[in-house]
Amino acid sequence: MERRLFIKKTVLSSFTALIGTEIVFGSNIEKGYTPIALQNVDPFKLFNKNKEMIVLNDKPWNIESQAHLLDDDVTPNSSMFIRNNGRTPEKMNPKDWVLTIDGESAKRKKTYTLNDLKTKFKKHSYQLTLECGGNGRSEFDPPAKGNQWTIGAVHCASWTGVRLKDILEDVGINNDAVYIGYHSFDTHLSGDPSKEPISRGCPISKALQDETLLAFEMNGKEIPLIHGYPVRLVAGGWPASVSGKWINRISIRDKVHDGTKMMGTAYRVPKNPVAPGEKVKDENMCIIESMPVKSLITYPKSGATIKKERKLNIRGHAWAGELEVSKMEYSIDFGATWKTCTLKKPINRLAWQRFSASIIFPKNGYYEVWAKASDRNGVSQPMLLPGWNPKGYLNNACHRIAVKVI
Ligand SMILES: Nc1nc2c(c(=O)[nH]1)N[C@H]1C(S)=C(S)[C@@H](COP(=O)(O)O)O[C@H]1N2
Ligand SMILES: [Mo]
Repeated sequence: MERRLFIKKTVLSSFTALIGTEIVFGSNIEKGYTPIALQNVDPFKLFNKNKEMIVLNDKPWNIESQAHLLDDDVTPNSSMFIRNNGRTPEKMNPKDWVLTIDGESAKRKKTYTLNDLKTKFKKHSYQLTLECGGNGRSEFDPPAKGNQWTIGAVHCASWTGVRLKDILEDVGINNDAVYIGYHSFDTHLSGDPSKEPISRGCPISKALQDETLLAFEMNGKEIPLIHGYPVRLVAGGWPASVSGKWINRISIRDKVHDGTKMMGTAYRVPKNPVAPGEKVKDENMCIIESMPVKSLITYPKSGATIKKERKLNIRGHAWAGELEVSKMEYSIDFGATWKTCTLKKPINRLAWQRFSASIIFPKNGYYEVWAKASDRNGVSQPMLLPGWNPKGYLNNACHRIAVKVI
């Protein structure tokens, strides 16, 4: 008789939980088959997302937020974008989770359980800005392949966990350490178990920063499955692809990590500016590190109409990768003149900063409010588009909203 591969009990119980009732004859379901009731899932319900989030792709899941949904100081799960490169792993029993630290530059190989992390190391919390390197890709021309993110691939949640540096120091790092690389539980879309969907990392100096965490909580609760349960690496201010979800191994490397999406054109930009559409050789591309200065007007929503009075209070957030934002300005005359906004200090390094301004419009009519942040080094956002690059990364153009005063 042909051997049928029946699904695991854990999968069956998660199906049952999602459907909300017992699956009679569920034990007959073959491996790889998804019950019809789960084939057309409602991603908003499945991931507890705001209905105004925008689904860009479902295989893998890529869902973006909108500026007005990002108004909170600390981004709630309901407004956080989702970026998957592969298939979400099954929710595992946290008791089974083990983290391995290894690599050429590790003094020894060591493993940690979740309980080890929680009991043997000091807990830290930071609010961290994570922005996808491809946020804003949709505006580049000629267009770049990949998810056509507009402005919603950024969030600033609060992450709690242990410092990666405490773990790496507990293992022991050799002097020749250059980089760390993460490995995770998600699986390749092709189903090929030898392929990883993504395995990126960062220089050892970034790995050793106080704010770089192995997080097991997001906004004070266990991390939602889609955002990396049970443990996620978080490295604020860098392309969010560095912040590996569902991690199970970190390698301390004696060279730049060479995992999936570290090589070629992935998360790389030309070393020198190129003309739009120009081909760039791999050796002339460099890995994106700190993200550029950027901001979002989160109130009001673009298209707002103001009646009777010609006054409007706007607000939003500004961030600048590793740097602090030192100036925030707005313009209501298409960039001809700029006025200063009130700008708060970040709650901690690598967290976005609140800005606000009270605008008085000179007469009734159509306006655009443009917002421009400048970092501590005096570098500002470009008004329209920054330099074109083959994969459409790092679009930090000024955010603009439409306002009608009637
Ligand atoms: N294991 C794993 N980690 C990952 C990814 C992934 O596909 N698999 N995507 C990366 C990318 S490209 C981004 S932008 C962020 C998105 O994080 P979020 O889905 O929690 O918003 O996770 C990063 N970490
Ligand atoms: Mo990303």
